Amino acid sequence: MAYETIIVEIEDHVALVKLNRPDAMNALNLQVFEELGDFLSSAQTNDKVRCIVLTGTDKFFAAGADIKMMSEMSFVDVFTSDLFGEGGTAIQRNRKPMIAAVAGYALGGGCELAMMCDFIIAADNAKFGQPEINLGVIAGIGGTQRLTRLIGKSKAMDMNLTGRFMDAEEAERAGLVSRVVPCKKLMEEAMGAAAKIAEKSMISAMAVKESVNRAYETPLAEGLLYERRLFHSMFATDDQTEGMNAFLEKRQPQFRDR
Ligand code: CO8
Repeated sequence: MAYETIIVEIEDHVALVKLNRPDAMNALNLQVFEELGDFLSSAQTNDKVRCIVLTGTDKFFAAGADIKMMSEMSFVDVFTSDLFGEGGTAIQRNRKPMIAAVAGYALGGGCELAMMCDFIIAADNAKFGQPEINLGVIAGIGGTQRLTRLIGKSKAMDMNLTGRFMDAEEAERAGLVSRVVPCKKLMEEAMGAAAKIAEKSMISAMAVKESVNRAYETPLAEGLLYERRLFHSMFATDDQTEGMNAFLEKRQPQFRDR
């Protein structure tokens, strides 16, 4: 599939995916979700992709769902098309590690898309917000759910009820983002983190992702059991033997994803 709303570059086992609707501040429409979903589905079986970085420009990650598109839709249109439902599911199905590198605005669906990634690295000019209330609607793909789990009820209510923007420093303090770096260093930092992840055993990386995500879906006792069983299962892999032997032999491990 040829993409128009995203640009994909794959190098050294890292796929860099840039949102590409600059005239609308990367506002998200059905095509963006379809193309993202298509790329992520293909990435699952592409050995050249071991980690994915999703980004925008240095001024905006994405300023939300496309308001022009939505303004022309009725209840029946959004309900029957399950607006963004299918694309969102494809993003959720992605089992490879995915980092959001956010500079500038990440608003509404943009903030929600960043939260669908495994973690967010922010530039110091990043601004996060769920301003849907200003449009007479509410967040629809995670802004009241993922955001609440990430930053807690009080801040999530504040963001969703007032529609105010949170800067990068507050976002890091609140636990929405894992690191904040100067804007000029954002891509270096995100690509560096992705390169580090790409060096690991893909089996371990996928298991980490699955296990951490379980923490959101299950009670603690179930999550701990799930984690322990996954840990046990790692002992069936060559990469576990290699990783431990390499440590004991004081050398770098050569993982083979087996
Ligand atoms: N949709 C469409 N176009 C947009 C959007 C958007 N979300 N945001 C910006 N643009 C466009 C503007 O219309 C403008 O286009 P043009 O030049 O043709 O007039 C261009 O981008 C530049 O925007 P501004 O002139 O407004 O730039 P400023 O620097 O003055 O302001 C802001 C930047 C603060 C980002 C401002 O544009 C803004 O507030 N944008 C809207 C933010 C917003 O409300 N986002 C939430 C949208 S709703 C949503 O995301 C719901 C998601 C859930 C869907 C779930 C379905 C189930």
